[in-house]
Amino acid sequence: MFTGVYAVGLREMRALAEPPRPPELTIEVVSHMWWWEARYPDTGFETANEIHVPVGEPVSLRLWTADVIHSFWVPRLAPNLLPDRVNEMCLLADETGTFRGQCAESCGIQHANMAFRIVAEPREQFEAWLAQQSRPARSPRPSSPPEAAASLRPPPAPAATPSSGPAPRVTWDRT
Ligand SMILES: [Cu+2]
Repeated sequence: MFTGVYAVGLREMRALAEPPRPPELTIEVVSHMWWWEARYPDTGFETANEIHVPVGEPVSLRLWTADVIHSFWVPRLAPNLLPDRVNEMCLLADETGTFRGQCAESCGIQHANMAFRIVAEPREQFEAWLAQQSRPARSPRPSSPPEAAASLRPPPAPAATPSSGPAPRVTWDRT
């Protein structure tokens, strides 16, 4: 289930109703207590707490949570990751750089350490990174999409509403 499609320019930090063109790349982001798993379905590997994207290209992010509610915090856009729900957003990095992000939903004792970064780099560099990541042996996937695992979980906690909540506590900045 999609709760919305957005485009976010990291420099302008605008949420757009529609991406400028259909994303060619999809990245799955799964939140865990207390880390972020990024999967690149086209290549079959995953990373932890680091998401690489090609600069200037819309990238489709599919987000869901493996356990409790987390929030993948993006300026002016904080979709909570609700159990058993997949959120989709389109991310467009309009300049190269490393951008910090953070879970914005208090999710337990290690919540404060649940940071991630997005590395936006030129296409050639991105592809070199992809090739390098694809080389080592892959480990079994620790979780499955909510459709497959829904029956194993307790009912979700009441949903927080991002629009009426407090101002985001963490800002994105270059590191
Ligand atoms: Cu958290």
